[in-house]
Amino acid sequence: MRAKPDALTQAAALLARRLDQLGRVSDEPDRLTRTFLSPAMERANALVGGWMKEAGLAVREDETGNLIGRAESARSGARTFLLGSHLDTVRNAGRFDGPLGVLLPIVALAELRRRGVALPFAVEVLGFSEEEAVRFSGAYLGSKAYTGRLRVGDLDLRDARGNTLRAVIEAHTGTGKKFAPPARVHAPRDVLGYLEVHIEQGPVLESEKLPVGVVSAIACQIRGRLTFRGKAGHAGTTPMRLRRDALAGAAEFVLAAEAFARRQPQLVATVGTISVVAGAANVIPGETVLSLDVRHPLDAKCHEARTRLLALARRIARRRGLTVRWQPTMDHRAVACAPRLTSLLAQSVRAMQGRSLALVSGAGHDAVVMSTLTPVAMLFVRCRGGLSHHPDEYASPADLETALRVVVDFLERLAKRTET
Ligand code: HGY
Ligand code: MN
Ligand code: MN
Repeated sequence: MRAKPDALTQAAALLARRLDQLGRVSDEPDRLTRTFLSPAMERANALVGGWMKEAGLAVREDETGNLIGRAESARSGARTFLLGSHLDTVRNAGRFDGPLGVLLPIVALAELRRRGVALPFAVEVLGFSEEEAVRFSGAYLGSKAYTGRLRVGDLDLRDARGNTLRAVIEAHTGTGKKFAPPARVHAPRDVLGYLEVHIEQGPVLESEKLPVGVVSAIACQIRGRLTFRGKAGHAGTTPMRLRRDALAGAAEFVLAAEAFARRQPQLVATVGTISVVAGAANVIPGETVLSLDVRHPLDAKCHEARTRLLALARRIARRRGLTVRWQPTMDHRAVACAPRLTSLLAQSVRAMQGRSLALVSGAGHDAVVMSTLTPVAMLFVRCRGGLSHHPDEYASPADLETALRVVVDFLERLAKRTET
């Protein structure tokens, strides 16, 4: 007779089912896409908010769509420990990037509640409303609002339809009140720390045959828009030698940027989107806009790469009789995870899988912004082939169970350390 699976095995299976269910809440019929304050995000918040309530959390949603589930501590004046990640997704996303870091803590807290564990600190589980910068170009809008770092200038950001961030938020709140960026929810002295559980989105844990790992640092990340301008013209009557083709110039830059990044260890540079303004098959492109994303574990190297890539763009433009303009949309320094919190997390990882590997995150996370408020730690979960930002993104139930066991153990260790 098979032994009845223990509570955490069952909890991990519940987590996997919930990730599948949430993964079907989308703004698009045939793929997973959830963007800032979209109808799918509202449905996602309702679904996840229900699971938070089942776990005994008091649930609220702030004006920018962040979902916040809070469990008070029996101890008066107790500080708060924060766990969370984002509920928005990229286009045609996988179902783990973001939601794993929101749903796992909910299941972990439900398990501690089932065991009758009274934590000596309050806990908040955070489902941030926007991390991916798909609808608006400035990432981390949710965690910026939560930490009081959303700026009035951010409210002028426009989505693809020309709606400002301010108008979208005010339509969402429906109060008729003018939206003003909120103050931070907690003062640093009231917060114990922040833990984000996230799929690795890379190949290291799989190559090391480890279910989970701890993050030592999050890479520097610079993003912006490059606009190449030439001269539109008739595709049939303009001789090649007389053209100033903005798309051909941009295309030359895309390949030159790839070649440049290949030569620089640990640097990654990506052109993820490119568009021709008023493009048509029989018109020579007069204006082309492309996105550029540059990352490196070291700030100095990341900024140097940005400078050299922009010089490359200008050289190509000059040679082709084009102009080029750079508009930065993001510049986040590299963030080191907090050593004490990370070493406590590593103790739980060792207890669950024997050894703990530390790795640098090339991906950005809400922990970047949360580090401005409090010490942060991150737990990475192995994902198949290191694949992410793709519908085939996958973390196995066994690895979800290991991650869950680590987080429950970590919260119990943190409780012991807080009580002493
Ligand atoms: O782009 C990133 O690193 C994250 O997925 N937002
Ligand atoms: Mn992502
Ligand atoms: Mn993410």
